[in-house]
Amino acid sequence: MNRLTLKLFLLALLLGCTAVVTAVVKAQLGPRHLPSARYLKAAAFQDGDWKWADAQKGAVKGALTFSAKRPQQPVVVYLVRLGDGDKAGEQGVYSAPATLDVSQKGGKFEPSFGVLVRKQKVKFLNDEENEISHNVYFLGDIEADLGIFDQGQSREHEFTDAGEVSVHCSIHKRMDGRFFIAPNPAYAVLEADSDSFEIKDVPAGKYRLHTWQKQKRFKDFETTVEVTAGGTTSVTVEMKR
Ligand SMILES: [Cu+2]
Repeated sequence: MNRLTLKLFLLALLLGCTAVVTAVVKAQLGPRHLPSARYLKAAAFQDGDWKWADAQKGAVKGALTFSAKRPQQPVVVYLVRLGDGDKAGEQGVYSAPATLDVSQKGGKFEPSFGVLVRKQKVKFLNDEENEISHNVYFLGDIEADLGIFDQGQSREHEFTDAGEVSVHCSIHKRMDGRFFIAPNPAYAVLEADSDSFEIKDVPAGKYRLHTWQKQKRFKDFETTVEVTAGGTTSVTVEMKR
């Protein structure tokens, strides 16, 4: 090995090491531009023994304001019930909505976006017309791998945690979907053309109101709201850059 080859070799080694270090640092920092979901991460949600159906209820209504042009994407407004010390408390026992059926025909998740609630199930059906196998795995706040399944088969998953889930297939790189799982039934989905909401039948108590955006263009908003039996609490949700 002559001197020039050695120099080139050392330079390549240095560049290689720098790339590895940069990648590791980036992986640890994570996507820093995304708003954090503090209360979601702060506690594993417990049901407790109080029943949603038996509680005295009120409503929360409000409007969203945007400091810049809003993307043509849904926003979810959801409530986290607070307990002692204003930490996420027991979310109550409620009956889960019907299972969300997701088709995989043509190598696409349909629907590819959904807002669900803890305890709700999702069922992925391999309804392909040909013999094509699919896989389903989740990344994000909830991680799981439902395995590979053939034409005519299906896989179910019950969400026990709340948060954001991106859905993928290990066989087909372009099969993507996204779900948001709310901690309890007190949530509203605002489609791209709507900026007001009303969440009805919320058991009286103290809540932290949060937003979740399918396309994260603004800082997520949060505020504390008090729900009273028979009352309506009004909130202005300010979405700022
Ligand atoms: Cu697939």
